[in-house]
Amino acid sequence: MDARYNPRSLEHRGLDTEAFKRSFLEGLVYTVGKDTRAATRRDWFTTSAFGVRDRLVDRWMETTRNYYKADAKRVYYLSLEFLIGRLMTNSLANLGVMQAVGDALDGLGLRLGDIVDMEPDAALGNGGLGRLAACFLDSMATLGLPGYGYGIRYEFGLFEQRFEHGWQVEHPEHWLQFGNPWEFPRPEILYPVQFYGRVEETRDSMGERAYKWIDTERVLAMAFDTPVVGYGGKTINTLRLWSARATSDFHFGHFNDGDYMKAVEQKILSENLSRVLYPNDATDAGRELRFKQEYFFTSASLQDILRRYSQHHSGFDLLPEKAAIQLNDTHPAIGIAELMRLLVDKHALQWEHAWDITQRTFSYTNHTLLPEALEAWPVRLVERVLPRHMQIIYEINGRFLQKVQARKSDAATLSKVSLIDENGDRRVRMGNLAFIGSHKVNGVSGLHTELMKQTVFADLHTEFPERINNKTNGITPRRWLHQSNKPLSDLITSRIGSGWIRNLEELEALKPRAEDEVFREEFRRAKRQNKKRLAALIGRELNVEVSVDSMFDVQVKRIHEYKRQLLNVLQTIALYNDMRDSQTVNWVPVTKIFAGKAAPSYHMAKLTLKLINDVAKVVNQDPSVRGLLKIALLPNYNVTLAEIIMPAADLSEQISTAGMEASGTGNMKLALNGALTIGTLDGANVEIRDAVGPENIFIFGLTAEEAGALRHGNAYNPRDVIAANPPLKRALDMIASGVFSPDDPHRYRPLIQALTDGGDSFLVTADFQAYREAHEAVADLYRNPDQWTRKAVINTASMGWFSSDRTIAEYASEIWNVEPVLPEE
Ligand code: NBX
Ligand code: IMP
Repeated sequence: MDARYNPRSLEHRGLDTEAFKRSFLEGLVYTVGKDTRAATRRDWFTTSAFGVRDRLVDRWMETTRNYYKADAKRVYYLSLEFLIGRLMTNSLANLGVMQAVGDALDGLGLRLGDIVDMEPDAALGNGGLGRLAACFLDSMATLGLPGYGYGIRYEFGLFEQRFEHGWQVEHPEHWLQFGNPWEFPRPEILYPVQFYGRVEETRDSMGERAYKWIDTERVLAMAFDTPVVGYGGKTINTLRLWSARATSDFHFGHFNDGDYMKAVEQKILSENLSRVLYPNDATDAGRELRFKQEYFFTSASLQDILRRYSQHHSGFDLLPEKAAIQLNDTHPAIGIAELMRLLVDKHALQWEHAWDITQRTFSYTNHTLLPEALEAWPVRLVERVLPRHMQIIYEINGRFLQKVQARKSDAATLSKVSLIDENGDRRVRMGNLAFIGSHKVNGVSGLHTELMKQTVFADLHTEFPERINNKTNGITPRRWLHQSNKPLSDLITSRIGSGWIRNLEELEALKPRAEDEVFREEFRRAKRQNKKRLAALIGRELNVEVSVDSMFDVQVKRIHEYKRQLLNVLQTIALYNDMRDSQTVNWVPVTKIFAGKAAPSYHMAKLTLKLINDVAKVVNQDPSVRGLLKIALLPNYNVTLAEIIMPAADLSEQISTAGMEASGTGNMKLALNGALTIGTLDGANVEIRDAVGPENIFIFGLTAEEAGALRHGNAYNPRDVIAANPPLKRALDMIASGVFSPDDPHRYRPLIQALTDGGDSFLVTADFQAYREAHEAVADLYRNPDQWTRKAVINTASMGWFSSDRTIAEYASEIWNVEPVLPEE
C-alpha cells in the first residue's frame, strides 16, 4: 500500500456501489453538514460530487508526481476561455463508475439523472474557441500528455439568456452561488500582478542599461485547481484558474488615514478583474478591464510556469525543452512581452538570448480572419497600463523591422508586418506580436489556414514561410458521443466494441453496417429516442408541441451575421409559404430548431433572434401548416443544452458565408451523432465532405473564392437578385410589411436594409436559391428513411478523424514536441 497519509480510509474510496453509498452518506453529514432528512437535491449533488472527487485525488497527485519524476516537458494551454460545462457525468464516465454511482444513488432513493441536473453548467467561454479548449483538456489527459490549462476563474460566466416578449434579455450567470465541489482553492499559490506605474532606466553593475517598473498597482492572482480526468482515469491533469485578490499593502494607505470605506472599495475594485467573462465573441469590446484580464492571467500563468521549471532547473536555456506554451488566439499574446520582461529585466538575460527562448517556447493558434475580431490595443492604453511592455514591444518591433528591411522589403510591406498599426490612432497588432514571438502559428481547418496565408498574415507568411501550419479542430468523443448519446453509443459498442471511445477511427468498422437493415432500424430507434427527449424539452421550455416524426433541422451556434441564421429564417418562411400554397403536396414535416446567444451589444444579432421568435409565433399557431412546420428557438444555449440537441438532430445547418467560419466544431458534433449536413464549403465542412463523401452531404452555394470576389468587386447587386427570385422577394416583403410584427411593422427594417442598400455583405441573397434547392434535395432524401439512414450511418462512421485526440496528437508531435507520460501499471 501507498505509505502516504490518506485522510479517508481506503474503503471509503472503493469503486463499488456500497463504497459510494457509504461515502455519500458520510459526506452529506461531515462535508455538507446535513442529515438525510434535511438534505435537498442540491445537497445530494454536492455530496456525490465530493464523493467522486475523493476517488480522483490519489491518481491526480500520482500524475503530478510522475511528471516531476520524468522531468517531462509540459504543455501549457493559455486560454481566456474554458467552456467545460458540467463535470459529473464526465467524471463518472471517464472513471468508469457510472453504473456503481447510479446504483448507489438508487439505494438512497435518488435518481442519477436528477442529481446530474443540479450541477450548474460552467460557462467560462463564449463558444467554439472556449469549448475547443475544454475538448483539448480532455484529449491531453486521455492521451497521457502532461497538459495544463491556464485561465480565469470568472465569478460570472457567459450571461444566461432569456427571452422576454421574444427579445433576448441577459441575466448574470452566478455559477458559483452554491459552491463548486470540483475545485480546490490554493490560497497559498498567489502571485502579484502589476499594472500602471512608470519605468525607470538605470545602469546595472556592468554599466548596461536596465529597466525598473515601479510605482505600480498590484493585484494578487490566486489559484483554483480542477482535476481533468482522462478517459480510463489513469492520467488526471490540472486546470488552473486564477482569481483576483486584493493585496493587503495598497489599501493600508487609506486605512491609516482612517478611510476604511475607501480601503474596502479599493479591494472590491481590484477583485473585479476576475468578476465577469466578456460576452463578445468575434467583435472586440476594446475595454481596459478586458486588457487587464488578459495580462492578469497571462502574467500569473507565466510566473507559475517559471516557478515549476526553476524548481528543478537552473538558468533558462532548457525552458523550450521543458515547456510549450500555446496561445489560444491572441488573448494571451501579451505573454510574449511578459516572458521577455521576466527574462531580461528580472533574470538579466541578454535580449537575443531571451528572444530565442521566447520564440521556441510559444506557439499561437488563430481562430478568426474577421477584421473586426483581430485584437489591436491602442498604444496609449498599453503604454498606460503596461508601460514596460510597451517599450519591449517597440524593441521587438524595431529589431524585427530592421531584419525585414535588410531583405530589401518595401515600405508597404514594412507597414503591414509592423507590430504597430499606424493608421488612425496607433494600435498594437496582437496577431503580429503572437506571430513573430512564436515558432509555429496554426489555423484550425485546411481552408482557414490557406486563407491565413493569403490574407491577414500574407506578408508575415512570406517572411516566415515555414511558420504557418494547419491543425484542423476536433471534438472529444467522450463528451460528444459516449456521455451524451447513450442510445447510439451502446448500439455502436454492441457491434464494434468500445475501442472507439479512445480511438475514434475504429468507427470506420461501422461502414458496412449501413447496408445492414437491422442495424439501420436500431440506428433509427436510437435517434428517435433522442428526439423524444428533445421534443419533451421543447414542450416544457416553449410550450410548443413537435412531432418526433418530423425532420429535426438544427442550427445551434452563436448568433452572427456571418453564420447566417437569417438565411435559414428566409428559407423557413419560403417553405411556410409553399406549404400554405400547395396543401395537397406530400410535404416532409419539419421542425426548425434554433439556439444561440447574441452578444449583448450586437443589435443585428438580437434582432435576428426576435425575428425567429416572431416567425415562430405566426407559424406555430397557423392551422394550415399544422403537423407540417414548427419552429423552436430554445433559450440559453450552452454545453448542457448542446448535449441534448446534438444527439437528436437529423439535419445540421452549417451555412456560413464561405471563407468566414474558421472551422466550426458543432458541425463535427452533429455529424458524429448521425445528422446529415447542409452546408457551404467553409471551414471544416470541406474536410467533413472529404471524409463522408460528397454524396452523403448537402453542399451548396458560393465557394470562398467566389464569395471573396463578389464581396470585393462592385458588380453584385442584391436588389436584382431579390427581384429575380419571387419566393425570396415574398419572404422579404412579408418581414418588411410587418406580417410577423404587426405590433411594430418596421421592426425589421435594419435587417432588410442590410440585405438591400447595405449590399448584403454576407451574401444571403446570393446563396438563397442554391440553399433552397439543397433543402429540396434534403426533403427528397428524408422521404426515404432507408436511404437517409444509410447516409446517416456513413456520417457517424466517417467522423473518426475529427476526434480532438487526433488534433492533439498532431499538436504534440508537430508543434509541442511532447510525449505521453504514462503511469506504471
Ligand atoms: O473558434 C471560433 C470560430 O469562429 C470557429 O470557426 C472555430 O471552430 C472555433 C474553434 O477554433 N471562434 C470563437 O469561438 N471565438 C470566440 O469565442 C471569441 C471570444 C472572444 C473574443 C473573440 C472571439 N474576443
Ligand atoms: P506543481 O506542478 O509544481 O504545481 O505542483 C503540484 C504538486 O506536485 C505539489 O503540490 C506537490 O504535491 C507536487 N510536487 C511539487 N514539486 C514536486 C517534485 O519536485 N516532485 C514531486 N512532486 C512535486
